[in-house]
Amino acid sequence: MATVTVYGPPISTAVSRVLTCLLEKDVPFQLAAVDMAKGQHRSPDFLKLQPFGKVPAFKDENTSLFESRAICRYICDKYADQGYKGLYGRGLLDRARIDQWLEAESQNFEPPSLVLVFQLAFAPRMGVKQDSKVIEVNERKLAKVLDVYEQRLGESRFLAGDEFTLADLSHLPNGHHLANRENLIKSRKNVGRWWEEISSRPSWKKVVEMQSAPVS
Ligand SMILES: N[C@@H](CCC(=O)N[C@@H](CS)C(=O)NCC(=O)O)C(=O)O
Repeated sequence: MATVTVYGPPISTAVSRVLTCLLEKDVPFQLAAVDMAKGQHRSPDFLKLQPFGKVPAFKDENTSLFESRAICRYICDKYADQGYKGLYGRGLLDRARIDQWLEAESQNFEPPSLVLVFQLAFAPRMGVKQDSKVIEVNERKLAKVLDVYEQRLGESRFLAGDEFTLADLSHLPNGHHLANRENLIKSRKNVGRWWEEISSRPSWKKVVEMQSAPVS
């Protein structure tokens, strides 16, 4: 099997979404470094792969793709018969439910959580001052989203049903930086139980390890 290539650092939330999916599907991959500090993601060569100048970009044989969730869907379909087979559902209705919760993740969970990830995790590392008002407003927005999740996860073990799927996986990159924040994940009984289970997947643990490995 040809090795696929993921362009971008594992510390990027969108890159880590794709890496987790590849690990769940047992797809061998190589990482191509993109030096974002040097603006390599805006270089003409990189823009041929990702025209918006963001990571990840992805190559498989003659195909190149961008947008982490679209890449994950492609990986699940192309490598349907290997690795964890339930990741993108086992039938039409499963798939519709997974897509529904993937959309909920990108449209409802991602906007406030991404602001918080920047403020809480990346701003301090970059020497950028945190803005407590922005944090407060976005925690309030995210809390409302998580109230909906709390109800859903009181009815089913995972977001799309009884099995772990791409819909759950897609929450790992941002959730990781917010898990210990009071009043968000762990303070909600069902969301907390769900978070413990999804963040214990060996695929995600491996990605967290990759994030802390020194950049070569
Ligand atoms: N929706 C895109 C988001 C990609 C994205 O925003 N990537 C960030 C890193 S997590 C990035 O490249 N930021 C650099 C920039 O915007 O200049 C995806 O899921 O692939």
